[in-house]
Amino acid sequence: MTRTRLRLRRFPVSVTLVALCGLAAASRAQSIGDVQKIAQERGLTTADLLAAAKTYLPSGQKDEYLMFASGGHAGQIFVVGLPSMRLLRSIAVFTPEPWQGWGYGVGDEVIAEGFPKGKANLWGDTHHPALSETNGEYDGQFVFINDKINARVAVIDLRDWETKQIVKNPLTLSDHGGTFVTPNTDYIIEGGQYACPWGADYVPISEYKEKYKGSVTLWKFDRTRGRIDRDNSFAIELPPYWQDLSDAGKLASDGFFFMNSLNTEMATGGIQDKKPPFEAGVSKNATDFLHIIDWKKAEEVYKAGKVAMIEGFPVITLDTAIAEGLLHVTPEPRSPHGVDVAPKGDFIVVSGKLDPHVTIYSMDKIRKAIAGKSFAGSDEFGVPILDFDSVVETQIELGLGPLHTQFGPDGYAYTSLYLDSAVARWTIGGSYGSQTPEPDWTLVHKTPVHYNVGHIAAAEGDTVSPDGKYLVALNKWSVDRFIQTGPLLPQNLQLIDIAGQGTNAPVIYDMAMGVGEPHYAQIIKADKIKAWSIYPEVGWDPQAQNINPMAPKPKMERVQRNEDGTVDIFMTAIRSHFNPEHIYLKQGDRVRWHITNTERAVDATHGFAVPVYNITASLEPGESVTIEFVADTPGTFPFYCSEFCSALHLEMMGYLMVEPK
Ligand code: RUQ
Ligand code: CUA
Repeated sequence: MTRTRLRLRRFPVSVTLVALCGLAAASRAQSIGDVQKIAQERGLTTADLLAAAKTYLPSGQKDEYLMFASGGHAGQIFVVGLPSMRLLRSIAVFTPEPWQGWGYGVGDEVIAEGFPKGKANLWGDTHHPALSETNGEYDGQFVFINDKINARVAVIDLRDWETKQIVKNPLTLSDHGGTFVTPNTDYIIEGGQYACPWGADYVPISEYKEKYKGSVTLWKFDRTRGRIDRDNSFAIELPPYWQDLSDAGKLASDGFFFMNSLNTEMATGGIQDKKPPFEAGVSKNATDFLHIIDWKKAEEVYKAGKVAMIEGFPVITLDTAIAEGLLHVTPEPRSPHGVDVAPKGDFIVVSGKLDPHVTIYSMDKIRKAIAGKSFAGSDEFGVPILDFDSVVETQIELGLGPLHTQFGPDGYAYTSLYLDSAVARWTIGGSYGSQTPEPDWTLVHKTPVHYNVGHIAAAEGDTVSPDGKYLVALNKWSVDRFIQTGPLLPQNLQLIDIAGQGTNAPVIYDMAMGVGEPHYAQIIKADKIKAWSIYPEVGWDPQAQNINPMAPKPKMERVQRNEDGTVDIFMTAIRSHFNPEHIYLKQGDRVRWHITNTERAVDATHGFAVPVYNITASLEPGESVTIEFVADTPGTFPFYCSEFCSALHLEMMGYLMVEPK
């Protein structure tokens, strides 16, 4: 004890010494000559130094933007600061994550809420994050994300960056064209992908055309509760094509959303029987269909009760959708991928990965074609087809494998070119015309990226008012960009400076993403997010986003045996102890372990970890959690705080003793 105190008292002395040395170093003259010397030694060009100056953040300075990137089959969201490209946080969503204490005693019910067909599923495949919007602008309140593998949607509250809800789509097991939100976040839209029989029930693939279904689900969002409101959500049946990426209309196209599709051939594969494999059958036709859906009309139809209950969920059937005139399609170049609505909502940009052009549709022309019923027939299911020439504005040849488009504030649009490994900058015409020095609808420049870019994300680049400045290329392959990390390589997220015009759009940073495979990302101005630094009050339940009256308080710590045979443990945590420290249980006890972190200091997080019982929690200042388990294994279990919270962190522990029967 004395020795500890001694060491503690001496600590400030060494701190002072370090500070003095630092001062001495700083006072030595530094000049641009030093920079030149290092640049020469390291072989850095002026462009390299400029890139460093644009991205480097001195210690303590903060990023201007936050990028919310999906985590791919890591099942999480990753948050990166721009321009530093530092990974700031992962947010545990579909996959249990021990550091955040997600899914090991806390959050288990949220994850279980989304179990498909009642089976435990402990990962997700996140693709498309969507920040909540007000009037088509990100408002910084929530972020949503889809899980492609099991067709689920998650809600994350951006006050505490915790997942609050996971909903399982009752109709299908496959989604992709989501999540995206309507301009005021009335609905979170989840488009399906691989056609499935309703409820993914067993149906042989020979009955594909009759029994397999396409669909899109409109999840009603209740902003006050911060939850999806299942009781006011509905779906629309679509033909059994594979619906792909989607985007919501805004301003000129408000009230509509747009969904690509592939496999309008309705190919069913069968390589094992020498039938054409999916990869051939799915791209046989020269065109697929862009779905144009009037969701405001769909909402009226749903509210009028013109729905069928399928798997206990209200569905506007394909026949009703056609009869009510809320669904139209128009041809688009084969096997398209991205569809993106321009900031004013007047143009819809589609990229077909097998076509070197982007195809641009005019909302004005679409509205006229719908009103004038200028149909070029209908598809096999009776969906009216808008004549391509009557709705298309123009096509621009950009290069090989165009996938996704983002926008700048200045009449520039950006499209990723997967096969070219480049990001194309081109000019939009119409009402955007003459905002750039170049003529309208022209390819201006291609920035090479490394390699095989999928999505791109520009600062506020899919809102009604993009910021320009930065664009991130989310490259699928990194090949030779980083030190070999075994045969599994990180992805390469490249920051591109798009503040300049014309051919001035250089790559200024390479960020290795070695924890997952992000697909889409959205970039928001950092000051729009009003994140809590500590929970508002001691005893806060993050699931209720309110104080829990049952939360343990100081002086009320105890172990309570109830008449029904259950045990409640009321525990507090503060630097550097738990109270109580001795817990006696009997084998078979059903336990509710309530813990409150009573700290009010920023970053004073405590962990709570119990061996054998697979329990780990993260208790942020003010937070209270309840962990339920059955004490089925007798023994002596030293539990401890797993977060290095203080000098006496090692001593922050206790013993759980479970007496055998
Ligand atoms: S995908 S790389 Cu969004 Cu899922 Cu296009
Ligand atoms: Cu609390 Cu370590």
